[in-house]
Amino acid sequence: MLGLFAVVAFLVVWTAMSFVATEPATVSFIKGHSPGAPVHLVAQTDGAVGTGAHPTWVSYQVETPQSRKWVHTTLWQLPANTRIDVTIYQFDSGSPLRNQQWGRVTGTIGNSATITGTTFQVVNSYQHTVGHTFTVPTLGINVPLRGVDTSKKGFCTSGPCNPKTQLHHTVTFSFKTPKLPGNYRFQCFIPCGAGHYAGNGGPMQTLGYMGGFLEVQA
Ligand SMILES: [Cu+2]
Repeated sequence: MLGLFAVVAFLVVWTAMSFVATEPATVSFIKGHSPGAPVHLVAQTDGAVGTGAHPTWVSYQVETPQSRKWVHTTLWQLPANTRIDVTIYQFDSGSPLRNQQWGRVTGTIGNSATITGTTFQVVNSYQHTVGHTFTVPTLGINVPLRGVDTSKKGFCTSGPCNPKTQLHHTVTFSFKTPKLPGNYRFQCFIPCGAGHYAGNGGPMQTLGYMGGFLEVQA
C-alpha cells in the first residue's frame, strides 16, 4: 500500500515538474524601464522557428530589450498603463482570411498600424495574404500581419530570421497596457499550424509558438 502511494506520488510530482520544466522563458520589459517611458517591443514571426523541441513549427520570437538577442518565447512581461511600441518582422508566407474581420486593425493607438512605413487600417485579403494576426481578445487588439511572397528572393526557411538580409514585412503599431495587472492572453487567428488538425493544432495550441501572455505588472 505504501509502495503504491509512493509510485502515485512520484508520478504526480514528475508530471507537474515536466510541465514546469517545459514552460517557455519570460522576457521582461520591466527591468531597467523608467516609469512612464514607452516600451519598445521587437518580435518576429517565422514559418519555422529553427530551435527547441519543434524546430519546424511556426512561431513568434522576441528580442530581449537590453542584449538584443532573439528568444523563443511568448511570455512577455510588460509594465501596466504604459505605451508599448511594437515592431514585428513578419517572415512567413500567408493565406486568404477565413473571416475578413481579422483583416481589420483594432485596439491599437489610432486603430491603425504601419507596414513598411505606410499606415493601414485593414488588410484586404482578396489582394494580399495574411500570415498571422497579433490578437489580444480581452484588450480588443487585432493586427493582421501580411504574408510574404515566397516566390521572391530571401525567404527565410528557418529562424531566427534576419531582418537585415531576409524577406519580410515590417509591421509597427502601438497600444497601451491596461492599469489592471494580470496575464492577458494573445494569440494568432490564422489557422497557421500546417500539418495539424484544421491548422489549429500544434503550434496554435502550444505556449511559446502562436499564443502567449502579456504579463502586465504594476
Ligand atoms: Cu499564426
